Amino acid sequence: MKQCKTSPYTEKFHLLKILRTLHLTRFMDEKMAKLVRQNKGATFHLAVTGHEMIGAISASVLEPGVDWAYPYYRDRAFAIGLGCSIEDILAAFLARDIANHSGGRMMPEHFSQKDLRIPCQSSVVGSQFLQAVGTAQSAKLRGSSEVVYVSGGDGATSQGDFHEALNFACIHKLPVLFVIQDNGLAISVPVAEQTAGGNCAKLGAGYEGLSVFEVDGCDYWQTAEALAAAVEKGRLGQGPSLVVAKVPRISPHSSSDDPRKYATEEQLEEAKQRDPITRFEHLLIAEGVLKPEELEAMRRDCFEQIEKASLAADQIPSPARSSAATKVFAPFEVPVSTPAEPGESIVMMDALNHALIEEMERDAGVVVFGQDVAWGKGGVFGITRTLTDRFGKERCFNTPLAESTIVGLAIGLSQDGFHKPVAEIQFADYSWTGMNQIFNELSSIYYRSNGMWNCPVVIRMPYGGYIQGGPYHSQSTEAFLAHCPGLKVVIPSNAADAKRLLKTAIRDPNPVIFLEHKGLYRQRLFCARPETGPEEFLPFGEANIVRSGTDATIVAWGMTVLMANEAAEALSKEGISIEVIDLRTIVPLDIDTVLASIMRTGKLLIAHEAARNCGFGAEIAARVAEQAFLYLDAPIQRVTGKDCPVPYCKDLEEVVLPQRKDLEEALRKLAQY
Ligand SMILES: Cc1ncc(C[n+]2csc(CCOP(=O)(O)OP(=O)(O)O)c2C)c(N)n1
Repeated sequence: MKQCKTSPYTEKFHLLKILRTLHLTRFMDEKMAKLVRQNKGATFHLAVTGHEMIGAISASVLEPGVDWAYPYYRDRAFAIGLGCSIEDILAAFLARDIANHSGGRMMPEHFSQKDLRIPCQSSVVGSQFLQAVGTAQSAKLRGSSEVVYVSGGDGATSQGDFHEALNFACIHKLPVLFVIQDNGLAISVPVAEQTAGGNCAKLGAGYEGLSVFEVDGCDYWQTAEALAAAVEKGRLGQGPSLVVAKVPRISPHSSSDDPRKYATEEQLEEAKQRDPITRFEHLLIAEGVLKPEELEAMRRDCFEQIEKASLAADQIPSPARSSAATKVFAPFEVPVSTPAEPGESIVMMDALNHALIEEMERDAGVVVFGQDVAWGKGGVFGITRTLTDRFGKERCFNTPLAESTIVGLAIGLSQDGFHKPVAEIQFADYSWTGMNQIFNELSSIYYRSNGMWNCPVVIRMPYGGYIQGGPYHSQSTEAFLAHCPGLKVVIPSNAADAKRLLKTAIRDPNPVIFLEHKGLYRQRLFCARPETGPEEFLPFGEANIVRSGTDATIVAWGMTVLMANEAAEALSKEGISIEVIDLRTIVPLDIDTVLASIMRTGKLLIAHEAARNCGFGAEIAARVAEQAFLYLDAPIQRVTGKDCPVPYCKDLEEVVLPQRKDLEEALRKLAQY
């Protein structure tokens, strides 16, 4: 028998195990297709027919529960080969209440299993690559020899995240095994229309240090040899590999697809002829590894196993309707504060820097990264200065200029239960290129995995205007973020709050977006405070009554807190008494403090610098109208930015962003209403 040079994958038991995985996967496909056709509890089926061999071999080269895996939706053979139970996979297909694979929250074939180190997978093609790289970075930082497997289709290589992932993995020589299952189609689009040069393997050419293997994914020896070499390279700390395996897609893209609309009969027939299972069976029989009757017995046994598992899966109940909106956030108790003697007066930027230092000293898992954050620069606003010198380049490092990398990396790093990434996005205005990783991935991993995986990640973002930053250094993005379930959104307005809130954020097991107003970083008059101690924390969802008053309430956050305070001060000289509330966090929102204030004053003005349309002020106004309508003595008012980008020229900027005098006038009018 032909030997596989670099691996022991020639043993009979190993070959038979692979064959069994192929059969289980194929019979499961047939069963699933039947259940959908018969409308028996499932509506959607993603067949893996043709992809079984590459998946099964990939699983066989890993160490289950030690190595990590980010398998995509057509990788069921991988999941079975690694050890996922077939009953679980069938139960997930039927959206039943099981611990693994989301318990009915995700469509079928979205794998998630803690003991096998399969983090929760999403439906977004390509977003898994950067997360896998983050997990590989975590393995490297922990000094382990774990490798990380990530798979995708040929279409996924068109995503920027794929290239960002190769780039980062090569820069840091990370132990990642990128496996592209190239079936020549992304739904209906052929590789020639998808990939310049028509060959995904060539895409790896520009990445220094990447080993590229191009294999026939239906050829056991070729594929096993390439995968074994790639894993060995990763384990030895020599960096990533890209394995592009050509496979046929023998079934439609999904049960909603009809390939006859875009492929000829000959093409469909040709795919069938390349069936990896038939080929492997012929090989094993020809090599005398098993006899035809043994093969038949194995097939029958696998078929029966699937039938039995399917019946068992069907006995599992659906998740309770009452659980639908649970597990959006992981439970968290804020550590008890131990007050310290007030320290010297510091501004917000120092408070943030000190919070990071204290938390990095306390917890070796806290790592800081982003653009320009390392070494002497310490970020464009200097918040992370001294961290690389103090904690080393492993704990405070620069990333490429790629926001999706920053967030994807943070997600992947956070999966090991040890690391606590605190990432910086240089300006909130540039978070959009990382927004898929924030909105579609980071925010919902806890929910999607039914509470199995969580992301203890903090993303710090300088935001806001009044600094002549123009349209791309002035944005206030809080309403977008607050709209996304699963994110906590923090906006401090003074140094004492900033330090205590950042320390709370770092302890929180949930993703926290920490918005820091650029105009307040060095503001001394209103924002400086005596330094709080290392064991002082501020719980989220506790608004601060900055100033008590009786004639009207103003609710603000970030820069408008300062302006509201000044306006209230000016109005007090006219005998008008204004209560100023600083929300401090908008998710969770302390609406109770706002309602209680309105019950005292009867009037509400909300001030924010973000555009008016669908701004967070609209949310507060709606809640107050719902819950305190009868206490209102005047219509709720808003002073906001105009529905317009923020222009650069100072005169124009002043017109677009709300000014103190605007707040003052609106409050005067409201008080007199
Ligand atoms: C970012 C994104 N865009 C579009 C889709 C819809 N979609 C789901 S699968 C798919 C094709 C993926 O093709 P490929 O990566 O080649 O994998 P294959 O399905 O062929 O295995 C598309 C377009 C998606 N899930 N994610």
